[in-house]
Amino acid sequence: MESFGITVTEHLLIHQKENPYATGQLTRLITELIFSAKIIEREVRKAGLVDILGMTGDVNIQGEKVRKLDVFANQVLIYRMQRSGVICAVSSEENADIIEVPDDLPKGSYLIIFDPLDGSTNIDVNVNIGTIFSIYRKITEGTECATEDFLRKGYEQVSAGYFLYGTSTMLVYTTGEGVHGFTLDPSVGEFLLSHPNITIRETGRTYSINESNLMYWDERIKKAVNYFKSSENLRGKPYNARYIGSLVADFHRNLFDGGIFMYPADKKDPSKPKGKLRLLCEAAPLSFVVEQAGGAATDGKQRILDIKAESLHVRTPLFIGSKKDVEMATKIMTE
Ligand code: AHM
Ligand code: MG
Repeated sequence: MESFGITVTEHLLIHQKENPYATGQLTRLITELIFSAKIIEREVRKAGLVDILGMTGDVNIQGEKVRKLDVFANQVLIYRMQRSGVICAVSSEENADIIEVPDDLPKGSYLIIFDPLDGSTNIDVNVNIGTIFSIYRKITEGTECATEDFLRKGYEQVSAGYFLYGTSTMLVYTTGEGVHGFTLDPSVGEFLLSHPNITIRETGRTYSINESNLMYWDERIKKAVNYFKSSENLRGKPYNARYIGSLVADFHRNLFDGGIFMYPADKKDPSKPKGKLRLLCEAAPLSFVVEQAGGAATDGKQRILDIKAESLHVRTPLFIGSKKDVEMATKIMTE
């Protein structure tokens, strides 16, 4: 029979059929995430039109307050997730504490962590941004979620992935059975399977790091970066430098093309001794994805997925991408 595409729901249902314990709740949650992403995508696409339409300032033409896109994305996700019926609480990069589902709404046994609009400094310059998500099962007793439900090790994730608002909008996610990519077909408003079973090259050809931080790095980091810039490496010649400044976009390029993304600890900002990226809403979900694709992720010493979060917004150095490149960087970092 002629195929008219595989939707995310169809894809999830096929996998659910293979798992006799599946209840359909995760499918429900991911369906709500997809709806949220479509709303965010619609606003992202309009971002450049805001000035032209005279919608800057405090009030837009509908008389509504204009919100910054990252604030908007956060509000959409919290609203939709709270109404999914399958979670007990959410945690967002934008909020200091967890946000519980109100008592008048149905609750469930999942919890979700997200970075609503990663790379938000790139919004105003029409460069790729994304939404990163991470899903766990609740571990405490009762119907309420506690902060400790969120302070977990990354390998306990049930699902993780991201939406990339790029030249096309994509969903890339895993439920622990490989990594699958879906592309939004705007003409029908559906994400259709475009990249089944994504795998990352063992060795890449790209290194991604904000090299302007060089003066704040310690010697081991400089040595690791120089390894990729020299010809004394697995490639036998310098890797290409590519750095967008949106983690999700840098990660996505390296996932498809091979390579390593690094955001090490540095001495730039004494309040961020472990670098800039957050463990729970950035490093852990992308590490789950990369490992499922055959790659690796460490903090320069240990596997990211083995680190237990000490607090909701704890930061971590991140070395992520092609397995052999990450192993080599980690080796140099620990020598
Ligand atoms: P954000 O979540 O507030 O956008 O911040 C995280 C972003 C990442 O997307 C990106 O990798 C990093 O910050 C870039 O940082 P820098 O400008 O220091 O290179
Ligand atoms: Mg971010």
